[in-house]
Amino acid sequence: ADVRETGVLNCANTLPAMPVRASNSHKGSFGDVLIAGGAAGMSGAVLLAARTALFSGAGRVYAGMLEAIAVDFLHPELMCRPLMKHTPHKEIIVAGPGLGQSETASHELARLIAANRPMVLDADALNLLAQQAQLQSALQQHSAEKILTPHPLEAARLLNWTVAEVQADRIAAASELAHRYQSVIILKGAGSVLCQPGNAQYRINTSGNPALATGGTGDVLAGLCGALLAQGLAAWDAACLACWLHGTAADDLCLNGTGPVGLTASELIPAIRRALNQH
Ligand code: B4P
Ligand code: MG
Repeated sequence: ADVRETGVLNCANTLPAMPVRASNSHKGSFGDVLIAGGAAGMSGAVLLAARTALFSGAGRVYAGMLEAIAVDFLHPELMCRPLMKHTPHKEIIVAGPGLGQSETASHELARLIAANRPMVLDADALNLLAQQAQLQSALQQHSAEKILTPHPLEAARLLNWTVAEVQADRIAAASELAHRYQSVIILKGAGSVLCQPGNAQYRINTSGNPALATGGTGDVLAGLCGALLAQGLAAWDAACLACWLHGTAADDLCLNGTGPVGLTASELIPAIRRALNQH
C-alpha cells in the first residue's frame, strides 16, 4: 500500500493511554530497559537515554557502557556497567546512544540483535546498520518489535539517498524504511514522520519546536521509547506517544522561558515526566 494515499494525522488525535498502575504493582511490573552505547567520551548520550527511561516509568534501567564506565552520582538508581558483561534476558534494548562505530561496537550490536528482544535502534546503531550487510541480515532474523529513530542524515545513510531526497518526501522515506527494516520508523525533525510496516497509516507529530534542535534530545527520545515499550505499549503506540510527549515537554518548557534559546536535553527529562503524569 502507498502510505501517501492516507491523510495526515495529528498524533494527539489518537494517542494511546498509559497502562493503569495497579496498587499491588512492583518494579518488575514496569519492565527493564538496557541502554547500550557509551564509547569513550560519549557516556553522556547513554546517561541521557537512561535517565529518561528512569523518569518515564521503567522499573529498572541498566546503562551499558562500551568503554566509558561511569557512575551516575545524580541518579544512583541507574545500574551503570560494562556493556560486554551484560547479557540481556527480559530487557527492552535501546541501542546506539554514543555507541561509536568501532569493531567492538559492531560486535556488541550484533550480540544485542541476536538476543531477539524488543529494540529501539538510534544514532550509531543506525549508522552501523547502514554500513554492514551482516547487521542488516541479523536484523531480518530479529522477530521482536523494533523502533528505528533516524534523523534525516541517518535516514539518508540507511536508504542510500541524499538528505535532500529524504527531506523532499519524508513520508516516502519513512515508509520505505519501515518496509525495508520491518520496523516502526520515527523520521525525526520538525514534524517527525511515523510509519509502520505493512500498514498504510502514517502520522506526523505536531508537538515540539526548534528548542529541540540541540545535542542530546535524540538520546532522550530513544530512552523514552524504551521506557514506554517496557511498560507494555506496542511499538507503534510507544513511538506515537513518545514523539508527542517529547515535543509537548519542549513546548511546556518554552512557556516558562526555559527555551527556545538554551533548552538543554537534561531539562527535557523532568518535563517529560510531568507531561506523562498529566497525560
Ligand atoms: P549527529 O551528530 O548524529 O547528532 P545527534 O548526536 O544524533 O544529536 P541528537 O541525538 O541530540 O539529535 P537528533 O537529531 O537525533 O548528527 C547531526 C547531524 O545530522 C546534523 O549536523 C545534520 O547534518 C544532520 N541532521 C540532523 N537533523 C537534520 C535535519 N532535520 N535536516 C538535515 N540534516 C539534519 O534528535 C533531535 C530531536 O529533536 C528529534 O526528536 C527531533 O525531532 C527534534 N527536533 C529537532 N529540531 C526540531 C524542530 N525544529 N522542531 C521540532 N522538533 C525538532
Ligand atoms: Mg541522535
